[in-house]
Amino acid sequence: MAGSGSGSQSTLSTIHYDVADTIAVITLARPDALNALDRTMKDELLATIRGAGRDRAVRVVILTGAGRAFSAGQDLRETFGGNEPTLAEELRARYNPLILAIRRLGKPVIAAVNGVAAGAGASLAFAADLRLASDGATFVLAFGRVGLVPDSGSTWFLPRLIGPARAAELMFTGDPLPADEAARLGLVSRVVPGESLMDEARALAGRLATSAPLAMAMTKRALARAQEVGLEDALAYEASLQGIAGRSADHREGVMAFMDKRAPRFTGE
Ligand code: T3D
Repeated sequence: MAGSGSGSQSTLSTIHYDVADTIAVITLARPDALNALDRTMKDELLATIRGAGRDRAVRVVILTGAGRAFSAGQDLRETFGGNEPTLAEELRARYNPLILAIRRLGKPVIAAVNGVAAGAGASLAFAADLRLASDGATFVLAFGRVGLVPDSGSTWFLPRLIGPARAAELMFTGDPLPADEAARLGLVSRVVPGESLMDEARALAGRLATSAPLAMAMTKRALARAQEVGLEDALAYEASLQGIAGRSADHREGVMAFMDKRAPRFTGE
């Protein structure tokens, strides 16, 4: 389970969790159903993300899927209403906390999108800080195809990531967005051959893992806040965070390392 420190692995029924060299890899693991999100997976994923947040041995999180898909979104075989939660209750109880957990995780999250990311599966990728895609990946805003409204934050994230007109087109049509077009729109940082996706994701995560953890966590908060406030508030928030960063041991270490012409050794203090 998450929280077990570096060099550890664990397997829940739908999630694999693997920590090595300060990088946690969370793998959605229902490959026969294209990693469709059932209630167990949503609960296990939330617990795992929160565990990675608490684990001081983890500096960067990679989220990916087992098999040929990232995630096909909500498991369409699950039932809603009656004795089960309604769709709205499911969003409030499971999906929304999941999206907020990714956004509030004080560590960078990289989505390594290894195949199709549909519906809420696409929303999970949008909630990550960075996205790398395999050349076979596609994003499908599949909600409308099954008579639903885009949810799990996709109406908030996608217009901000690629602009409102393209977001509306993808949501209205449900047309797949291939990886190369996603890269052109800035939705994914890079497209790489499928077989090298995880190596590339780990290499990127490794670079982020050498950065100052506290500064990175606060950078994530500042970027999120800047999406929601005007310039004056953003400037004020930057100043308050810089006050904290400026008092950190990592700032002192960064300046000393610069003077000594050596690589810094950040501790997150
Ligand atoms: O509370 C709430 O509001 C609920 C939240 C809802 C948010 C949502 O996510 S709504 C959108 C739900 N997702 C979809 O509508 C996508 C459905 N899947 C597809 O459109 C296609 O499967 C894909 C485009 C993702 C991939 O197509 P393809 O041709 O590569 O694969 P396939 O043959 O369709 O699927 C392979 C298997 O996965 C198949 O099972 P089988 O026949 O081999 O036993 C298929 O049924 C299964 N599968 C795919 N998607 C889902 C799924 N099983 C359950 N739920 C799925 N979403």
